[in-house]
This record gives sequence, C-alpha cells and structure tokens, in this order.
Amino acid sequence: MNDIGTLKLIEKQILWTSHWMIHNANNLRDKEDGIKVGGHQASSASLVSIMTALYFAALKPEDRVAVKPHAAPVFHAIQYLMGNQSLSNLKNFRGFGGAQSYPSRTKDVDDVDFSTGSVGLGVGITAFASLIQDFISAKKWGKNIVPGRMIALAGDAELDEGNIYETLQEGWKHDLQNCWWIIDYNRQSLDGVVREGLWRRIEGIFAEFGWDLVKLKYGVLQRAAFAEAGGKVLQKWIDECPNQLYSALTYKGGSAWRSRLLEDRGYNSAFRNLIQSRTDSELSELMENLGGHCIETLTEAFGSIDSKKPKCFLAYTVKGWGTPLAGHKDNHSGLMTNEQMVEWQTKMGVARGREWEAFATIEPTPDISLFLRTCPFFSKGRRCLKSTEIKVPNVLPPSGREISSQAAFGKILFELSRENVGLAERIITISPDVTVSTGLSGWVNRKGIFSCSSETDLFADQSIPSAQKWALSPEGQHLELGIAEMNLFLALGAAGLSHSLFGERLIPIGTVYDPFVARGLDALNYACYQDARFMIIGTPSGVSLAPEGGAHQSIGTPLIGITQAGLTSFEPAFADELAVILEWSFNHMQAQTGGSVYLRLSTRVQEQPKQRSDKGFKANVIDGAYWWREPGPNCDLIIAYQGAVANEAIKAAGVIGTDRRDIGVLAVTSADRLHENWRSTQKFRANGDTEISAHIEKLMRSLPPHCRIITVIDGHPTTLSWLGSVGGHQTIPLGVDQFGQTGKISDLYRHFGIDAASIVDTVDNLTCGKRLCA
Ligand SMILES: Cc1ncc(C[n+]2csc(CCOP(=O)(O)OP(=O)(O)O)c2C)c(N)n1
Ligand SMILES: [Mg+2]
Repeated sequence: MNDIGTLKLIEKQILWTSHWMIHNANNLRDKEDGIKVGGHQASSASLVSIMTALYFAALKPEDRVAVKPHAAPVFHAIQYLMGNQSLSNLKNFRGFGGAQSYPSRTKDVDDVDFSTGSVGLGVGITAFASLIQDFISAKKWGKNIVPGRMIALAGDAELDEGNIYETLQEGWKHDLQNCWWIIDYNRQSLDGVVREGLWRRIEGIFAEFGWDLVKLKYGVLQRAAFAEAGGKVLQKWIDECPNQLYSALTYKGGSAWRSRLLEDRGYNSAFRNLIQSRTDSELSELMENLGGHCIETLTEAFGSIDSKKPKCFLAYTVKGWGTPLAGHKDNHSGLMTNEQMVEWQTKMGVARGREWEAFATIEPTPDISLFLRTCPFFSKGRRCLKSTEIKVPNVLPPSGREISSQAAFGKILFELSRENVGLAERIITISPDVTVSTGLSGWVNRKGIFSCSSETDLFADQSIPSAQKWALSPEGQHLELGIAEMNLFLALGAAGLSHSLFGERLIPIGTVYDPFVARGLDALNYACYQDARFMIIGTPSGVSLAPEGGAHQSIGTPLIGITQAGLTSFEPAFADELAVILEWSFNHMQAQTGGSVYLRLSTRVQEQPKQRSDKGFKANVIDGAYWWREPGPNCDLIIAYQGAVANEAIKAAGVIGTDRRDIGVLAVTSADRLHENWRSTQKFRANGDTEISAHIEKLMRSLPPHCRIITVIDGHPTTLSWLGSVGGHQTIPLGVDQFGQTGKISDLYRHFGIDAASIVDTVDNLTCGKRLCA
C-alpha cells in the first residue's frame, strides 16, 4: 500500500477514536452530576484529515503546533495511536485527571506544544514563538537550534478574534517567517453558519500582510470531476453555492444533492450525465471531497512548501465530516445519539468489544507499523525540551537617598547590561511602545533592538542628539512591539516557553503601563496557564501617576497580582527591596516549581532607608512583609502599607506615634505571597500539622486582640483588608476604589485619603486612640 492509502487508514482510525472517546464520556461513563460532559465531535471531524496529513506526513520533530481547542480529541487520538496517551486517560476524557477538554501543556501527558482554549490566542502565539525562534537563532549561544515551523490550526470563526489581526500586523513588522496558519474553513461557528464570502476577506488580509495564501478548496475527486464533460458547470455551481445550502445538503446526503443539482443545472445534458453516473453515496462523497478532507491534496500542499514566508492555508472542510452530524448548523455541541453511534460503528467496521483498541478500524500490518514507527514528527521522542539553568548573579540596589521603584528598576537593569554573558545575555526585554516611559532606555541603549536585519540609528548617524540609541541588529536584546498589549503577553508567553520549545532558556522581562495589564489579561492568563516563565513590570501604577488622570491610573491590578494563578506579584517601595525581589525572581522563573512574576512599580519618589542590617530582611521581603517599625507591647494600632504610599504611611506613624508610642508599621512587599502562604498554612494545619505558622501569623503574633489595623495602598483596598482576619483584628482599609483624577500627587492622595494627613485623620476618627478618645 502506498503512503496515501496508509494515511487514509490512519485518518479513519483517528476519526473513530476521537468520536468514541467523546461518546464514552457522554453516553457510557457513569455520570453523577446529570450534566452533559461535552466534547466536540463535529469540530473534531472537521480537522481529522488535516491533522492526519500533518502529523503523519508533513511535520518534522522541530515543528510546533497549536491545535484548535475543540479538536483536542483528535490530538489525543493521534497520541494514543502512537503510544503517547493512555487508555485510562481516554476513558476519562474530560474527567478528573483525564485527557483534557482542550490541549494542555501542563495537564496533558501527551506532549502538547501549545495549550489552547481561549480561541485566537493559540493562533497568535505561534507567530510570537517564531519571532522568539529567530531571536534565539541569531545569538551566538543559540546557533544550534534547528528552526521549525510554528503552526496553528484555526477555526474559521476563530478569525473573529481581534488579537489575530494585531498579531498579523506585528508579524509583518518583524519579517515573520516559518509560520503556518491552517484555517479549518468549515463555514460554521458555534451558533451557526459564517457570513458569506469570508474567504475573500481572508485572502485580502493575509495578502496585505505579506503571507502566501494556499487555497485548498477541491479534493482530487472534485478536480477529476471538473475535468469530465459538464465538470465546469459543477465547479461553477460549487463556487456559487451559499454556505448554508452547502451545509444543509451535506447533512441531507446523496439524494438531496442530486435533486438540487439537477434542479439548478439539469438542463445541461453533460452535467446531468455527470451527476447521474454516480450513486447517491458516490455523489455525497464527491461533494464532500473538499480540499481539507483530501489526503492527496493536503499532503501535496504541505509537502511542497519550501519557502520560509508565512503561509495561510485556507482548507475547505465539512463540520462533522464522515459522521451523521455532517453539515448540520447545530452540530457544534451536537453529539451522536446511541442509535447513531451503533450504526456508525458498523459503518466504520469496528467490532463490538474492540472500540478502544488503538487499531480498531484497521489491521496493524507490518507496513502500517513500520510507517508509524518511522513517522518523522514522532521520531525524536518527548518534545518538551530541557535547558541548562542560568546562574543568577547578586543583584544590587542603586545608591541614592531618593528614588522611585521604576527608576531603581531601570538602573538595576542598566547595571546588568554591562555584562555580556550569563544572565545578561539571556534577558530579552519586550515592551509595547512604552520602552522609554517604563524605564528601559538605559538597557536598550546598551543592548540594542532585535531585528533579523541590521539597521543603524539614523538620528545618531545624522548627529541629532537623542537619549535613545535605537540601533537594530540580530544581536539586539530588546523586542520592540507595537502598542497592542495582547501581543506583549503572547510574546512573553512564547519567550517564557523557549526553554521547553527550543531547549534554550530566556529570561523575558516585559514592561507595560500598569493599567494596561488589563488590556492583555487573557493573554497573560494564557501564558501563565502554559507555565511560561517571564517577568512583567507594571509601571507606572496607581493614582501616583497623578497628572495622567483616571484613564491611566490603575486601581485593581494588585488584585490581578493576587488572583492570577502561576504569577507571583510584588509591589516593593524601596530600591533595596526591589533588588532582593529581582534576584529571587530570576531564580523563581527557572525553578521547576517556580512561575512568573509581576512587579507593580511606581514613579513616586521615595526617601530610601539606610542600609538594612537585619539578617532576616531579604527573606522577609520575599515572604511578603516585615516590620518597618516593630509594634510595642501595648500596641493598639498598626499601619500596614504596600508600595508607593510607603513614605506616607511611615510619616503618619511618626505623627500618631507621638501619642501612641507602641504603634507598628508593617511594610508589605507582596500581599500575594503573604496571602498564599497564609492559605496554604491553613491547609497544612487542617491536615494535622499543628506546629506550622504562616509568615503573617508570626509577624502578628504579639499584637494584642484590641489592636486595630489600618491598611493603605495606592490601589484597591481589598488587597490588604484581609489582614484583619489573620488574628481577628479590626481593620480599616484605605485605598482607591473610584476612578482616578488629574492633579498633583498630593491632591490625589488627599482626595483618596491615602496621604499621611488622611491616615492620621482616619486614625483619629475611627480608632479609640488618645488623640480622640482619651
Ligand atoms: C475567547 C473564546 N470565546 C468563546 C469561546 C467558545 N467557543 C468555542 S469554539 C467556538 C466557535 C468556534 O468556531 P470555529 O472557530 O469556526 O470552529 P469550528 O468548531 O467550526 O471548527 C466558540 C465561540 C472560546 N473557546 N474562546
Ligand atoms: Mg468553523
């Protein structure tokens, strides 16, 4: 048997396993909840042929694929056939610990290249992975990587997601290469049929952005029929047929096709003969023989690509292809009934009791076994690569009596840029058009901007004075992006997976105005879900960005930092804290059980403390809090602050302390770490470990029960208001919970009640201190 014949057998097997897995989860497995388990048979069927042609013929081991999320069963079926997915996981598809509903790098065992789920993001990340691949290949330490193609399998309705067009634009700016997007053009979305003529928009857009468009519209059967007498009439009919009608006739089958075709063009005798020379099943096979279901067409198209130019394959498909669901407009969430499955099982030639066999529809002949064993894509074993650890040097704070956390960050990075080896050569900075205003200029001036081709800084050539030296070169270490924050987080996601995708570790650092973290939030979540490792600096932040006004002032981002899984957040006030946090973060980003880091920084200048002599200082900063001013034995008030309001809180404590000498000041560097540690301690305790105490519990242990806690932050007060529940102390949370205003910092701090005077007033008015309640 030739390879095409073998591929068709494999295609059939994968179609079967993917559908049986979903059927089992919904119709056969015990159900407790009474709710539908789900899984997408029709969306899977639509991609079966394309994925067969890719995984078993076109792909090389170095290629990486983002699979359309709702085609996960096809992916699992492929890996099951190859022995990389277990039967128990398939039986437990969508169950606890089973094969995942949507391909997951972290939760699935079968070597997922990119997780997918939130449509559009899996498509976008392939382009950024390709840019990162270029970045690495251009470095002297990255010369050994074998460049692969970064491939996305996208649904046609997925193209409604705006991030895709942002990605196209960014890709165009960076001479994107080695990127394929294969569009499963089944002309159906979740709710119905996509708008007529979408293909024309797709062709136009991709051409505009410099992509090659490969249209896979007709299969070999159709092309052969077009060459017959009357064939041109058939082709014209197909081209003019509205999407809805094509889908409806596909669903109804051979006799419906015949009636409609003859009704429309039966007056042409050659065409009539062409139709009438076929049986009903031959006719429906012909009409469903679209390019995206024709193994010959697909393997030839994928196999003939020899340029690096980005490619968009517009593959015409049938949603539900090869099943009774084919073409029905409601098939997205549709599932075959038990009766349909029984009938379909017979049609697929699967004997009763053999449903779960890897070769249920085919005999594993020596030819097929050899074919599978020698498939290039699977030939190099596991695909999650390992890379060596990058040693982290001591990170020292800049000197100076006064500095903001943002400026300190810029200076620390500038210091690091003196080095050309070790950590410094692995850092990639990425910023969405806010490089200068987030403090990266010094670093970029030294390290240069990355581009596949070199370009000198024309302003420098022309001797025009400028603080920014923007030379572009392959050695450059800063990736300058356009404004789209989704792209920033997709790029950080791709760079943060480089160790696993390309076997070379990067230390990605992104900077963004803090409020616009929210603009890229789903991509941030997506990057974390994949366990990408990166650092995001949100700066400037809060109402401390006073004259910029409410549209640029972040309020809720500290809560994003607390609630985002896979991301540890800090909000240091002082430069020495920042240095400690950066050093820890560079290790944490590489640790097996580590993660990504979010630092919320500020342009608010703080008076810096003297050098800290306290031995526990570093550990406390990382654990999330330390006593700036230790509370005395009769303490009835503490002020807990985080971030840019440090000097205000300290000043307020000074004033209040004249009357209430035992007042304490708790410097919180990470509400996130404190809270997480407090919660996990309680879990350990619940499991019987009664000796254990959380960091915050230890810090608060000596506070008398009547002690009040004032919390203050330039951000949402919820960030710290939970502190009162640690030891049952009444808490008065201060912060910002309304849109910001323009003004001076003092105006705004006063307005929101977070300046020293307001803190003092709050204490006077709400706590029974000497000043009021004596
Ligand atoms: C961001 C996001 N919004 C909504 C969904 C829910 N959803 C899943 S698939 C889908 C429709 C997809 O249609 P298409 O891309 O054409 O894929 P097909 O199933 O037709 O292959 C929707 C709306 C999602 N997964 N992600
Ligand atoms: Mg679709």
